[in-house]
Amino acid sequence: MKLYTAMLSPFAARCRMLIHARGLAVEFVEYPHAVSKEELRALNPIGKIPILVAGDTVLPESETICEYLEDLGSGPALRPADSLDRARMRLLGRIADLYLFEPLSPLFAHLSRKRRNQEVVDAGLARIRLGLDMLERFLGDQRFAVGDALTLADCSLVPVLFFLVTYLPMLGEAEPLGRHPKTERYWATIQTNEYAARVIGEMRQAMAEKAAQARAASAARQGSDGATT
Ligand SMILES: N[C@@H](CCC(=O)N[C@@H](CS)C(=O)NCC(=O)O)C(=O)O
Repeated sequence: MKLYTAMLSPFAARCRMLIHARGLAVEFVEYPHAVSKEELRALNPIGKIPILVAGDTVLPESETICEYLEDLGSGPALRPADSLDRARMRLLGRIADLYLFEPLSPLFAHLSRKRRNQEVVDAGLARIRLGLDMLERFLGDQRFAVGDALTLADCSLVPVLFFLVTYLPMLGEAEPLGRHPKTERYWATIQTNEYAARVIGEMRQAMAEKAAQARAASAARQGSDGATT
């Protein structure tokens, strides 16, 4: 099996965390280094990461991919046995996607103060706070998001919380989880889990590489401006 992935995509990170935790033999094909947008679109008309290719089957959508990999049944299960716990696990995945990452994604265009529309940022931050209220309400109070073992809910939440604690301070929210003590405790604890730590490390490294590329591009632009003026 192959997973088309991008190291800085929280949706791809969700799948990688499950793959690491279950010890599955999946080859990672990294966008944009090893695959083009056109090739992704040929696999899936929307062209979004992640995509799993298993034999002749092409599966987009991180949640669908994770459920399929779980159904294959190899390695330790990441779905709780109890049906209510499973429902809570899926609910936390929906909260991560719809009420946390969805309002965060338009704010990336406003990270730079020069291009920031403060009204858009304030409205987005208010929506994220509501999403965090919802997470605080439904998150478990043990080490993991649901019950006392790693589940798909942790795979969904870890990348998204990493994005919130990394990017919200750049938008003026100094302590993004500060009003949500259960979530704050969860975040502090889950980072010590080896699979969470691994995807956090992958995302951090990708972020550092992207920042270095941006600095190099900016230096090159300044150099060429200097040369022409
Ligand atoms: N609902 C999708 C979302 C996937 C998604 O938005 N992926 C982003 C990366 S974070 C992407 O590929 N964006 C590229 C694009 O939109 O062209 C999932 O859960 O897999």
